[in-house]
Amino acid sequence: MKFALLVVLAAVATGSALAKLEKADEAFLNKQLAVLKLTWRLSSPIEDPDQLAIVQSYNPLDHLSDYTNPETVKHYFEAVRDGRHQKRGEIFNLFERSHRLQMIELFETLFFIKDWDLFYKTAVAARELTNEGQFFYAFSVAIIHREEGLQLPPPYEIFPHMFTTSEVVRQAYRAKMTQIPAIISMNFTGTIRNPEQKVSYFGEDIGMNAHHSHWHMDWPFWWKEAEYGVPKDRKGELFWYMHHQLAARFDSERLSNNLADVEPLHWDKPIVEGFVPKAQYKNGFEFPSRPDNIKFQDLSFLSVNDMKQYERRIRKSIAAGFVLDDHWEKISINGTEGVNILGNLIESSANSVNPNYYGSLHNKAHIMLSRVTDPLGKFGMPPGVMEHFSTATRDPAFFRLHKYMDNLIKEHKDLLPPYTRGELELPGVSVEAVKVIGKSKASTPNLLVTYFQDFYFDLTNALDSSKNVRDVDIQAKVRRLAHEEFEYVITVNSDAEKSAVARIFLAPKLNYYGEEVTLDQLRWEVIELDKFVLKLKNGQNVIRRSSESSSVTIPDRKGYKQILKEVNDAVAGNREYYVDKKVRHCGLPEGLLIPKGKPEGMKFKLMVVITSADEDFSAEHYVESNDNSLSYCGNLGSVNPDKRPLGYPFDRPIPCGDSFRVNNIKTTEITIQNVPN
Ligand SMILES: [Cu+2]
Repeated sequence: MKFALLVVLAAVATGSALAKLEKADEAFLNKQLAVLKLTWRLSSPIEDPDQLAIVQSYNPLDHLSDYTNPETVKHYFEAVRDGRHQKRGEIFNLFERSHRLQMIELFETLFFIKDWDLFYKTAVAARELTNEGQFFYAFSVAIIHREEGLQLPPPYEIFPHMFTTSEVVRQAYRAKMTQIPAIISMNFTGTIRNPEQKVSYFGEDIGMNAHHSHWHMDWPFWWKEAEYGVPKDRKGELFWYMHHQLAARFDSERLSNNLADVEPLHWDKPIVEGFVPKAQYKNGFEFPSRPDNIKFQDLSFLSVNDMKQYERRIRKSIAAGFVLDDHWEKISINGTEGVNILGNLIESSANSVNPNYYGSLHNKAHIMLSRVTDPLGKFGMPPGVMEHFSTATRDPAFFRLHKYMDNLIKEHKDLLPPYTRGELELPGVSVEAVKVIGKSKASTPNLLVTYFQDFYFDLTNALDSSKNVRDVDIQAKVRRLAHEEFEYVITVNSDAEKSAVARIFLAPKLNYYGEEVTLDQLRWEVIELDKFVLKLKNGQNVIRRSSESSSVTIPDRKGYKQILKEVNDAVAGNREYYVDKKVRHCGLPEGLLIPKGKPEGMKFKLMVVITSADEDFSAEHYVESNDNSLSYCGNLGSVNPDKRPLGYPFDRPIPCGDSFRVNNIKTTEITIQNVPN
């Protein structure tokens, strides 16, 4: 309800684009219950009597004419029946081609079913036979794209092994076997002797990992746009921008912990930071550990030289201002479309213009890092954390990898013409004042407060079940970054009624050496905090906007048991349940919106940029989007309403700060202080 209420309030506050909530009817509640049952204890056989009855009575192979793609359905269910696909209990790895192709078959089986009953029966039949990792991934992507507003439970409660340590799981087993409910503290995986431990709360945050895995479900690199009929607008650009923002956020966390910016990885240099996940897959295999200063190794199917070759081709194309498609035709990257083309070929996604030539730098770099300690598979080690989107950000090497990718895009952006003063100016509009105010009465203007607080999540799904051992309440407790809610108060004078866009950014005032840097040096470290459309009236406007309405973040996800209780209560008529048809699972967790401050306070520049909505924003696509996480997660299934390049106006070089000295851009200094809690 809190979320529902917040959305309603936020919709009133911004007066426009936010998704409207609808009261759930019985049909929706039953669907939501089905989703919950289909994500419960996926590593165990089906327990639910209704689903068991479906398994007994329904075989998709006997009903092929009900499907629009019977060939795929037939091939898929015959393959799992005959044991030709991954077995249950094995580790599903999206980066492994054979696993991915199997998963895509299941996804296509589910995705093309429009009728819910058929979808449900087919999903239950697949759940019984399919590898649980494959099933969860394919089912999740299918549910997200059904656009009914169905909620998936948070992934850390579906596969806790991917989000916590072996020690926590071991204690959870003990609690269950002794039948004593437990709250188990989960610590980050290093020790204070490791400087990286100081920022582990960021990369190891369960909400961060959930966001990252959901981003890659919303924008899968394997998505076949034409075949699926669902466009992935500016996917390559969004791929760059979301990861660019994570890299900038990580650097600001480092600064607040007195650590230098992360260095990009380099194929000829050692990977400086090691990583020990201290985690185990559900099937007992240990996630591989990596000591400090390991060098990249050739894999049996991919060499370090291949990677350098791909990098050289990409950089050559960036310098030349064009890429070569698979017919060796030149495609210019000198316009605003360039970043999208490059993002697609760096990832690479199915939209890459020439995957054979440019390779798949990002995906293969994930594999190189994941397998660096057992490059030839001599020891049969399973994939490392870098080979799953739900675990990758835990490893500091993730940010090295993305800094490296990010620098390639920077090389490209640095070649584009800077925005002129005329382009940045909005005549007749001036931002007179900007301040931020914490929600508590005692708060000081322009002083924001961060702190750490406990967060709990359910571990039931980590454990096997038996009729003889009942479930007891077992939760993990983890410290997570949070901040006091705050409000921006922006005073804007306008000479006429206008529709405008406000873009709010934050950047550390000083670099690691304590120097104040130029706007051009700062621009790549700028963090986006919010982006929204507003109506200006003639004269003075005082705009108040809550940090909770940010277009970057989503509220903490409801736990599995909470969603289940709410739905069951609604079915029993004891409460109302609201559906957000535009619900997004992708989005930075609300607690991570602003970087941690220093205990003594850390200075930041808060920059507000007001531009014309008529020129910059598509009203139609803004209304249909869920602006909860528009900045990182785009507009699912449709066009991104922001017509400007992502990161605008900080995406291009700023050789002279003069162009930014316009009345519609205002910079204010604020302080972020971290306090004990
Ligand atoms: Cu990613």
